[in-house]
Amino acid sequence: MSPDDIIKALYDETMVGNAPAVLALTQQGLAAGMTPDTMLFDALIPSLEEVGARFERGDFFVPEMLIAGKAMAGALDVLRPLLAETGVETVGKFLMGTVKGDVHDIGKNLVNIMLEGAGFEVIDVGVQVSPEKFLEKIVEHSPDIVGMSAFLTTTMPMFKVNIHEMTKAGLREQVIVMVGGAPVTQEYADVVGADGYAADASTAVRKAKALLAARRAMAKV
Ligand code: B1M
Repeated sequence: MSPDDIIKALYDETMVGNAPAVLALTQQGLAAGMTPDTMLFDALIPSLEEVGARFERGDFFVPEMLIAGKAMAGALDVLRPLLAETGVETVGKFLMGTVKGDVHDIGKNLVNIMLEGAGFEVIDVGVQVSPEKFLEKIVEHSPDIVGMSAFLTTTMPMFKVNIHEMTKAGLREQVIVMVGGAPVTQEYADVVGADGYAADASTAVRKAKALLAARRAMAKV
């Protein structure tokens, strides 16, 4: 199979949630010298975007979304060590979770992989993370940055709730807060009082580094 054929097959098989085929194609692509980035950005992510578009049109339902998501997650398991393979020293501690009421985790996991690749120590607190759990984990781990993902318009308001709870607990000033997820925008991040927002995983890494550098520079003054 040529690289173009692998990309097309990865896109198609992810769309129909054929996890064994997606796994095999991912391995085949790597064996053929294709980069993890190519498979991720030219096949896997666009395929899930199309799944979402079909769900919106009523052509796909939740089970189709679920199996497509699982197929993508299987490929990510193979790509994770390669995407994270940089040997960079820890640049900071990043605590990351998907907010309460929301089970989406593929995007969060991808951001985590990229952060690890850039040298961050990532503490993943999972999905459906309640405000109480965020507080507990902040106290336990003292992260530099707290990242929150939300993928539904109905769960985005949890950002504000969580930030409010951090403020009440006296923890807000100790951490940088970043938010993201498919429906989130910079304007929304500003409204809820987050310090940073990013639309995708690689921008999230750049933003996290910039926010941390700015915080450390301020601390020196
Ligand atoms: Co759901 N779902 N889903 N779903 N799902 C979406 C999000 C949706 C947009 C589909 C659609 O209608 N087009 C829609 C939300 C609509 C809205 O609110 N505006 C939706 C819906 C409605 C639902 C349910 C309500 C469906 C139902 O039950 N009727 C339900 C909700 C369940 C719940 O959470 N309570 C539901 C369930 C599910 C599944 C469980 C079946 C499955 C999730 C599997 C899983 O994650 N383990 C699923 C899936 C797979 C999707 C789509 C198809 C794909 C999501 C995905 O993984 N994208 C999705 C459609 C879509 O997004 N186009 C959809 C790929 C991923 C790499 O991108 O998640 O955007 P993304 O992550 C990006 C950025 O957002 C950013 O970087 C990531 C990597 O580049 N980012 C950050 C993420 N977090 C960040 C944090 C940062 C910075 C950047 O800083 C901290």
